Amino acid sequence: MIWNIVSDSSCDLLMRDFHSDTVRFETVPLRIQVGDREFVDNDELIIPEMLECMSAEKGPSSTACPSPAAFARAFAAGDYTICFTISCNLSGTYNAAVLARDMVLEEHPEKKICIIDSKSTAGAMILLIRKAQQLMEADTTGDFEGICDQLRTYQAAQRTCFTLECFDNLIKNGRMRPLVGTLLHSLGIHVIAIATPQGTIQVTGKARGEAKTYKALVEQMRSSKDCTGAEVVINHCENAVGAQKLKQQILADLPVKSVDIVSCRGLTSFYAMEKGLIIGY
Ligand code: X90
Repeated sequence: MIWNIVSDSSCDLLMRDFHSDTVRFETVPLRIQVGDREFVDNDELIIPEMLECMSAEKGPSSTACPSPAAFARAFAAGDYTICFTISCNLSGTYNAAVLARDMVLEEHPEKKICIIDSKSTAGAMILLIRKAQQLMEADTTGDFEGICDQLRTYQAAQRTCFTLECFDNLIKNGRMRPLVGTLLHSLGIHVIAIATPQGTIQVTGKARGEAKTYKALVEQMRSSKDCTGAEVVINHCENAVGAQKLKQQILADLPVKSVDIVSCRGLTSFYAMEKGLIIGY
């Protein structure tokens, strides 16, 4: 009996960084189109190369969700599959996974497949993957439904906030409303935004300068939920130094359990753009 965790590539966890003796893990790639070049968001993608291509490109760029067939292949490789996707309010990925589940179950009704909409992306998905791995590895009775219920409860309590230097790709691709007034192009102003419980993007504030931005993110975290004992993942786009400073601020100000730092893969790099920081907790 094979336990199987499937995620789309926006989770930012590389397949080679997942280690388990009993649980299979696969990420299904989204695709990024920059001018006439297509980047597949797999373990081999070289992010600096994609970012360079993005800054040189004047024409339109976009992304595409995985096909149902790609998810179906990943689901067919396991017996008990739990799949996490980026918010269905931002992408067609969730719907592709749901179609794939129906396709696979039609041919293999003995398999079990559960699709969970993360209502977020990046670090929140890594935390879900880790929790799923723990529950699967500890399971002795094949309690698939019980594990799915625990993961849904965990997802509902998760929060995500983020700050980007540039919101162009999110706005141009219709994933958030254009910024207005003083938020637009004011030098040194950093916009703070969150994932709403419905999985949409909402701007909640702004801060001037780096140090104040980290403080504002910490305050955003504090006001969003009780962070006592929380596990935190910071995903950054080519900004290890900023992620490290933010981590120190979080550890100094909040009673969290841990803060891990992860590099953005392709899809999140395309939207977060250089220096972007995403915090899942
Ligand atoms: O289907 C597709 O082409 C993918 C579209 C994805 C669009 C948004 C990706 C955002 C990635 C930005 C910060 C985190 C946002 C919080 C989620 C609600 C990174």
